[in-house]
Amino acid sequence: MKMIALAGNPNSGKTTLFNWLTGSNQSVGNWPGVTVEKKQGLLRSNKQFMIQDLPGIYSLSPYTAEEVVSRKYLVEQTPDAVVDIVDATNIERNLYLTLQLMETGRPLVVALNMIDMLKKQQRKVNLKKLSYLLGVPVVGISALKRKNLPQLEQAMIAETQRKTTYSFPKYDDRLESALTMISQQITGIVSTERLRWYAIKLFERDEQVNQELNLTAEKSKEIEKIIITAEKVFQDTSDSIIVNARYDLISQFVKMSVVDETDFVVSMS
Ligand code: BGO
Repeated sequence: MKMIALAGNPNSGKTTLFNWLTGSNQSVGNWPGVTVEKKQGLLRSNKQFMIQDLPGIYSLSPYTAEEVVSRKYLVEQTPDAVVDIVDATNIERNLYLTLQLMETGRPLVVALNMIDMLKKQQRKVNLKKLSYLLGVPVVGISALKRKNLPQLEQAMIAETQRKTTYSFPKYDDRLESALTMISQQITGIVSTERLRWYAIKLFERDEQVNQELNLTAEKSKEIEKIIITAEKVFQDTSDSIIVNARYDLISQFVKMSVVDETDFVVSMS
């Protein structure tokens, strides 16, 4: 049985999509140790796939129970593919989670939902370009209007068969060199596909990852030196360096792939 996880911001249309994908084949419980709802169900059109709904989240930081459940599942249970439901009417904010999902190293498909709403917003998204920029498949869908859902199913099934890992979107060169140095410190300690996730989390001084990896004092000291140097270079704290790097990249991607038609309306008044 292959596992496909559904992730996305609250209100991105995750429940609507989950219900369509699984029909009545659903079971509902709680994630272990927390009162966060856990829903899963067999894919209606192909029962060899289990769809695991993850709680609606904005980030994979370790602050809320929903975020902790989601990141633990993504990193420890390693689903065969992840479908990231992105609200096309709120693309900048939603892509913040997309970049973090990519960092976990799992095969990913972006389901750009609510494309029926884009016309009203007078916006157009160039799906091919967005997919090229992110380096992952992007399928434009409307979960509510049942548009392109079979295409999404095909794309997510194809991702479960992916053999190669992604090249991650690259941040600022100075940040990338700090992440490379941290990766070198943990090579052999974590698997290759998760090097980027752990390097970023260590750079953010993520307490949970620090505890989990239980690095030697010497390695922790080396990593802290790398972080402090980066903080001096950027004149900023490490966690906000990462936040800004993600938003800078998103803003470039959106500029290159989203056309706001209201920009071309000439006022006659
Ligand atoms: C209400 N297009 C449009 N236009 N709307 C969509 C789409 C889409 O493709 N997909 C989902 N929605 P959830 P989470 C609602 O409930 O699946 C709508 O949190 C309302 N409810 O119908 O619940 C969907 O699981 C009253 O809208 O998302 C839902 O991720 C007035 O997006 C909302 C208007 O979907 C969230 C909408 C009482």
